[in-house]
Amino acid sequence: MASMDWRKSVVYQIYPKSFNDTTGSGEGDIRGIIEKLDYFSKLGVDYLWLTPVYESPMNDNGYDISDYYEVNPQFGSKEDLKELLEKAHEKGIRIMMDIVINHTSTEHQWFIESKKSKDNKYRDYYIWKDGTYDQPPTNWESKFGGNAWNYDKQTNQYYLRLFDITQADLNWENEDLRRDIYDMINYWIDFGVDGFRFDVVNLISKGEFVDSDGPGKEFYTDGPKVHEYLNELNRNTFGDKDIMTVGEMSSTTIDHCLKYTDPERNELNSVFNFHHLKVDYPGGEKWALANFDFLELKRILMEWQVAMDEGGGWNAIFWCNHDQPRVVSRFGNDETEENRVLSGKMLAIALHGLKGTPYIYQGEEIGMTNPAFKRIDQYRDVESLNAYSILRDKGMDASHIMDILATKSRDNSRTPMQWDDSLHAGFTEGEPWIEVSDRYQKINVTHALEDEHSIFYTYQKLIRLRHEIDVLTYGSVEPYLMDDENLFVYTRIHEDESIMVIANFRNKEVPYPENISVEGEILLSNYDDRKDVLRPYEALMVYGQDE
Ligand code: TEU
Repeated sequence: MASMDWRKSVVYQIYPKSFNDTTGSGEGDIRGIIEKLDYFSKLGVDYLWLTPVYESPMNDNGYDISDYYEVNPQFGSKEDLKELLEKAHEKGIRIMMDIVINHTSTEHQWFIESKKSKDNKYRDYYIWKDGTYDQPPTNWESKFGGNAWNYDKQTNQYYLRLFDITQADLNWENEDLRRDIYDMINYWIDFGVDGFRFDVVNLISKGEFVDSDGPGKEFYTDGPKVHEYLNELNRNTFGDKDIMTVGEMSSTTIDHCLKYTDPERNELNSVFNFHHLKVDYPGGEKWALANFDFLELKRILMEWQVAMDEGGGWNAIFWCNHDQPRVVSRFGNDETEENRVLSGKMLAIALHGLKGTPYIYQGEEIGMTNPAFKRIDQYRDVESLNAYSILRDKGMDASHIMDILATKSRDNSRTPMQWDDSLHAGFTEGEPWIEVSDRYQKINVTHALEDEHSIFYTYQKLIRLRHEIDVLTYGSVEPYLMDDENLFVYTRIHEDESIMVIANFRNKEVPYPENISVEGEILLSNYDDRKDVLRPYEALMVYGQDE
């Protein structure tokens, strides 16, 4: 496969359980991804990131792995995965696997052994601490609600679980554990994968086990040995290979992310940070209703763009993933078809002009929206169902909680991919594991491909431009009008090339900024013509070249 600077690549994220079902089981599978390889070629993406497809009891949809070496039969077989790799490579498309090494399922053999006795060889593969029956070792909170320690009466100790009770945190202090992890990753490298997304990998080094004034993040986020472990991981597995890596960094900092992605430090190629996706968390509270803070959104995006650029780091740039609500419903406008398409394209142009590796989450390229579920029984996500019962216990009104879930739940992005307007949007012949959004008759791939003005072709063009125009990859970043309540404006400059992006985030006309000259060739816009004002959600990408 032609070697391309990985920094020019665009990644398409697949949530296999909701992508395409070829067996009628109601859940997507790997053969369903193979079936759609021509679709990815048409879109022009370079990598496919598959969220976990390993053996798992699926309490957290695969992020609770019980066997790293086996493919979960509900998704298919290793032969299917091998065929996906071969056929994707024939089309010049690379495959990234999701690696979850902060924790395993409590059904993983290591944990089953670890639980047996305090002197079991695998005991120290996990984090066990004393506590009393009603007094856990510390007051840390799980990210899925509740205390982060789970009591086990068999050995009268607690194990740490920062996520679900069935996801036990691994003890990276244990060298044998690290060895086993590296062997596993080298197995998948030999299997032929081209990249890795590392799940919450900045949580693997825990600090002191003491009480916190807050949820306890300060004791395990970007911990004391995290860089040492990532460097060791790099040197023992993908370091010297043509493997692209990205780390999911929960609640991290720019300083740490400059270290994670500094090529001299041999840790990772790039990182996800989530600060720009908390601008609708009033007071940092996810489970609350709030409009997004546009100025804060721009401030955070540009702070990370400029700092990572000047510091030689590398960002993953994204609006959506399987943990976030749909961006067109969140930062755009999905109330009418016209505004869904206009704001969907605006958000694509606003993001894909930035510096870093763009990630497109399945359905984002056709402007899929939040499904607006009305009843709790429509939800499946462990985090959302936990939040519902915790908020009810706190006395919050059920209908208010339903309004919050409809904007914040992870299930908003986990409804089946909408391929056409047939039953279940062409996702399955069976009963879908989660309901299809009821807007699938209008919003689907078939319609999008038939309509040359659809959001799909805006993404296709943005991907082609990133491959063709160096300034989009290598250009510096210059923010403008950061206190403007309506417009997101920035330039990119590289040698004699420049790009300017102007995006109107509002559903109203806005005057062109006085001191900004929009000279040059319009590479892309979501309106076919130009007026002397910026229309609702109007966005432009303008190319300039010094004489
Ligand atoms: O997510 C990490 C993470 O922090 C999420 O909890 C996220 O912030 C939250 O869901 C947003 O509300 C990763 C995976 O992406 C997620 O799907 C897993 O549930 C989690 O790790 C545990 O593996």
